[in-house]
Amino acid sequence: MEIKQTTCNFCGLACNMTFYVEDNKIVKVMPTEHYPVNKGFSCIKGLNLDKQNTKYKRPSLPLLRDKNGEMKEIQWNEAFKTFADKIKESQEKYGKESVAFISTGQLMTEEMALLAHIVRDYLQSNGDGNTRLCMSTAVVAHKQAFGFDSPPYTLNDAELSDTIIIIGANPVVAHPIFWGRVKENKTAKKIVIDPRRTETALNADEWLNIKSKGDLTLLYTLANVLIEKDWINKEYIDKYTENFDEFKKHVQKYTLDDVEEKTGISKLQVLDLARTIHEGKRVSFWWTMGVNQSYEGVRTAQAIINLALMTGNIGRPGTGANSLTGQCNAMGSRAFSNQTGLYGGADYADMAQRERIAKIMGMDESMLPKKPTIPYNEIIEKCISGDIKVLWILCTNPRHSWTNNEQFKKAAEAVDFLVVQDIYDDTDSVQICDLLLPAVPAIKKEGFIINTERRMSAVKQILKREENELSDFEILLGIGEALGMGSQLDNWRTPRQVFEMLKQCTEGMPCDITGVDFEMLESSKGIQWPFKKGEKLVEDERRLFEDGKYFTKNGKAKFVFEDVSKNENEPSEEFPYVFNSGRGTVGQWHTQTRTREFDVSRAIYPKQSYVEINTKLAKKFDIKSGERILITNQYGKSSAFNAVITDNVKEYELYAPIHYIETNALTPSIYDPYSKEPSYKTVTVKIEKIN
Ligand SMILES: Nc1nc2c(c(=O)[nH]1)N[C@H]1C(S)=C(S)[C@@H](COP(=O)(O)OP(=O)(O)OC[C@H]3O[C@@H](n4cnc5c(=O)[nH]c(N)nc54)[C@H](O)[C@@H]3O)O[C@H]1N2
Ligand SMILES: Nc1nc2c(c(=O)[nH]1)N[C@H]1C(S)=C(S)[C@@H](COP(=O)(O)OP(=O)(O)OC[C@H]3O[C@@H](n4cnc5c(=O)[nH]c(N)nc54)[C@H](O)[C@@H]3O)O[C@H]1N2
Ligand code: SF4
Ligand SMILES: [Mo]
Repeated sequence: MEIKQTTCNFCGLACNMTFYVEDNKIVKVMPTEHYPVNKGFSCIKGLNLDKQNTKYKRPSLPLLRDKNGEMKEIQWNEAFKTFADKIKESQEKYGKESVAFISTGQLMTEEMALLAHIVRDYLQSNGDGNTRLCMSTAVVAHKQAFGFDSPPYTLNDAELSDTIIIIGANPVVAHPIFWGRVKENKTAKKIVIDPRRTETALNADEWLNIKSKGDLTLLYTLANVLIEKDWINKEYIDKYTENFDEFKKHVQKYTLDDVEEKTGISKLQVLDLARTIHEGKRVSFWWTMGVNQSYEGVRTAQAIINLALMTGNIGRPGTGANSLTGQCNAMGSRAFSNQTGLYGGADYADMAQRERIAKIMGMDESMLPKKPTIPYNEIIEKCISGDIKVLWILCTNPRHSWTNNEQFKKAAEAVDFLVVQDIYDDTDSVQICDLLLPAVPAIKKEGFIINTERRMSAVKQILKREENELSDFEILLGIGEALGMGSQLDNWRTPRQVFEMLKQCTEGMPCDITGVDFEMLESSKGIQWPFKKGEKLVEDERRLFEDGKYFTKNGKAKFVFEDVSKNENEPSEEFPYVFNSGRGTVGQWHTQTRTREFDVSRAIYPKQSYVEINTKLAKKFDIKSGERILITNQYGKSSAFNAVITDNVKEYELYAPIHYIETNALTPSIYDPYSKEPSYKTVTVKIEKIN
């Protein structure tokens, strides 16, 4: 029997799992005992990691839509040639930028890098990731405040805190192993800020029932109170930050007088929270999508960072302004996908870096992209307007997950050629594509991924690939070759070769990993970046900024702020309710293509789309549990759901899990102006009972 340690490729914690394999069959899966993230525990998804392509198979060979609209099996070489010809033809006829991709935070880092080499470098075009739907807000917030996209914490900080403040996050459902570690910390006060009484709020010491999108006002008011009471760390502010005086002036207008009206949180609660922060010795703030997915997400994330900076709660054990990542390799995509920065995170405009990286890649500097990609929403808009003709979707399911998702359908219909690369042949996006490139799931391939606390770990091939089964990496190589990249693929032949190259690209960058050999990531405790050449690994869990030095030019963290902006989705007479959405249960993953394979979780979640509605509101409309509700948003889009009656949502709010395609029929085409992340969490609606 072989024993192999690998990384769970569901959520951003990236727990490690140990597989026992006999004759190419998995006989046992166990959470890895010694791994610092999950320490011998895992959630139901990790335990079912072997259930990929078991009940729902994928064809080994590609499927191409024929003239009659039927999907027909073709050989791999034919698929590569067909796709490459379409790309070349489109670029010749309509220009370089008529081809684009949308990828993911769930591929291996080496695959993300190769994809970007093909499209961003060689084809000189655009491609964005679904990390735009998820982490881009935190990325921009980090870059502007810290000088680099650098989550400062280690997960151990949750255990070392005496005050844990969770904002717009529901880790009991979304990051269960992290929540397990929070719970291990028996003495810390745990406070949750969420418009719903979530599973996490139910288990915390305190729940602040905030109005949807009241966060920025609340956080600025809190800052103002802390300043007025002199509950700030002046020494830290003076030594390690800049722009505080301007910030202090800015928050003066956020007073306790109207805080309750604007945020739903009373004066007294705000004062209490300020006191709790002041009295805490080790305060940590944790946030996810309730903050990121907003029309003012970047400023909200920065308002959290500002609180940590002004109270000196960063760079010490148990502290931090800590953004949790969503997908297993969101961090890999942020640093190595060549979408918004060069490999390793350097700026496109920095000539010295361009030359350094081009040399490592063995190519001419002029081949590197000159500017960040156009963002996801523009890619979709340009498909609809006819500017993009060939769209390539990898490891994501936008027909379901994109905001206002019928726009994706429109985009798919508008383009000449839609290619989807997935491990299933029946996802909502695959059903409307022209070419399906079937890839093997992660248990049949290898690479590395980077988790929420910057920890790199190895994904190991657990099962052998059968005839005609290709990994994403091999598919990418096939396409690159069919495009005629030739010697431009010489440095990209194997994931290991790519790892070595990416590693060199990070030299001198904040995410410097020149000291990491791939072997150090295998059957190990993983390694957090940075880890420079010559460094010795003394501790398994390391945080950033312990010396108070940030990655900005002058080494200081920056207070960034702006006035609260107008919410286009304030309840009105005609659309009096707010429609919120997010994760449903631990056993459901996004668009459910993978988790539908788990018998255990399938048995416990509802099959049909449902919405949580408050008892009083249900009564008002004479809606009983299980009855159908038609929800219509202020943009005229409608969707039907089964009613789940609960007091965990406010009287004027509704909550729908994202795991059903109906939910994103209602979400708005509104984005944060800096991160371009969709404002998924808030749209005003009206409801009616379906009789
Ligand atoms: N089981 C499971 N786990 C997952 C995933 C999954 O699909 N299933 N997906 C993974 C991914 S990619 C991600 S990004 C993470 C997401 O992890 P989370 O962000 O924790 O999950 P969500 O349920 O999307 O949203 C969190 C909370 O934000 C709240 N919220 C909405 N609007 C506001 C607001 O205005 N203010 C505040 N303060 N809160 C608000 C919602 O009510 C919700 O409870 O989960 C990861 N883990
Ligand atoms: N309303 C609302 N919508 C949301 C959100 C929300 O909170 N509210 N959250 C957003 C967020 S944070 C996220 S991250 C997105 C997630 O949205 P998606 O990325 O669309 O969701 P997934 O179901 O994870 O899609 C991954 C796809 O890749 C396939 N796949 C799995 N493994 C592999 C592989 O190894 N190779 C290949 N080629 N394919 C593979 C799966 O079968 C699946 O079709 O949803 C976003 N949508
Ligand atoms: S908590 Fe996340 S990484 Fe850990 S087993 Fe569950 S899904 Fe996988
Ligand atoms: Mo996400």
